[in-house]
Amino acid sequence: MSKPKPIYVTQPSLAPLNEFVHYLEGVWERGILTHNGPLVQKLEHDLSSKLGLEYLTLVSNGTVALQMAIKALELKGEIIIPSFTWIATVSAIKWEGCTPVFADIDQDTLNIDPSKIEECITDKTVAIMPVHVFGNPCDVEAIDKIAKKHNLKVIYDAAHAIGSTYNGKSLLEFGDISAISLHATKLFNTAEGGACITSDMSLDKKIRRIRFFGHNEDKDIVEDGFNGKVTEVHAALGLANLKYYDEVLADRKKKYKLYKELLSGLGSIHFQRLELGEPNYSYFPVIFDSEETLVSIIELFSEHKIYPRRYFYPSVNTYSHVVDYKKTPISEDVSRRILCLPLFMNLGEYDIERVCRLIDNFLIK
Ligand code: T4K
Repeated sequence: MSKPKPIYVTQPSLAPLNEFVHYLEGVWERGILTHNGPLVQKLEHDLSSKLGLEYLTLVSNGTVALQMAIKALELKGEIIIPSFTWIATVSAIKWEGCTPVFADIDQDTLNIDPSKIEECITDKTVAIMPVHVFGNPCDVEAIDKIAKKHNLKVIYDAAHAIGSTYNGKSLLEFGDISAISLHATKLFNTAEGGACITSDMSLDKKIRRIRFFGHNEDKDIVEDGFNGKVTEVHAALGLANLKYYDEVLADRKKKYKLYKELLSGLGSIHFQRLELGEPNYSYFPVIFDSEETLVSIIELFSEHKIYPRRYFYPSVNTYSHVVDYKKTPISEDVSRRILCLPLFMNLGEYDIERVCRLIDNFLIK
């Protein structure tokens, strides 16, 4: 009998190769490889139409999208973020000369707890940068109210959130700017990539100038810009993959529900609470009772060549060589006990059953 193949936390969703090559043929004919070429423009148009967005500017990755958002809003000072996130939320803020200030999360939704935001506000606070963790919508209305009351900008770190909705609208419409990631591990990918989304036309124009060294249409330098451009090759992959976007989204939801159904009987596993809007089901996180259980399960999985990931571990406020430590007990506790199980388009239902059976057998021992 052949040995089972390794199963990773995710694998990129990819269109058939010939459909990607079809777009590449045009690139070869035109000889235009970058600088806001026709495929980049088409992907921006098609993606924003698909999601019902006003202005979407593609950029080279999700980290750069966050940096460009901070730059476009000309922020200087403290930015409040949850400590349960990927390090890019922190590094983008620091690269823009701002200071991250950590707020704790809600232990069920795993998103920033709006009731913990106001206590973090000082006279240096300029913005809030909440994260839609694993695509689960933040309490955007509560956050909006706090931001308005204190005259703060809101940038959503929406790296995981393409395809999530709130009140029937794309979640990416909220805040002054939403920054998404289109990395290979995301449900819609351009290999590397990201985008800034806003409903403010002049802000979008500024983002576009920043993306291209700060040039305006006359090639005059009018902004403190940099190179955040996207190549035609990345856009070609995005256009090929976009055709399968709905299929990938529906597949994630179906598999998420299967996991939930198979694991729900186990009292000692907790799930992220999905209570607002409709998430994109892009990750399947499970929270164990202890870190010891989590580590044993990872060891057991690895004997079966199954490689889940500890997103997010450790809690980013504990990276003491990068940030000033501020205690956020819920994030620190959850990050020690949470594991994202494999979830992607080519994952078979049989594999999900196998993953769940291993957990089941371990926990009832
Ligand atoms: N904000 C938040 C909240 C984020 O989570 C992220 C990124 C960002 C901002 C910044 O966005 P980007 O600048 O990255 O666009 C991954 C991703 O690299 C990262 O994008 C993501 N968040 C983070 C949560 O996860 P790793 O190091 O855990 O994943 P990696 O690259 O080892 O991939 C995981 C598995 O996926 C591999 O074991 C195999 C499979 N894989 C991966 C790649 C890259 C493939 O099969 N093919 C591939 O090409 O970070």
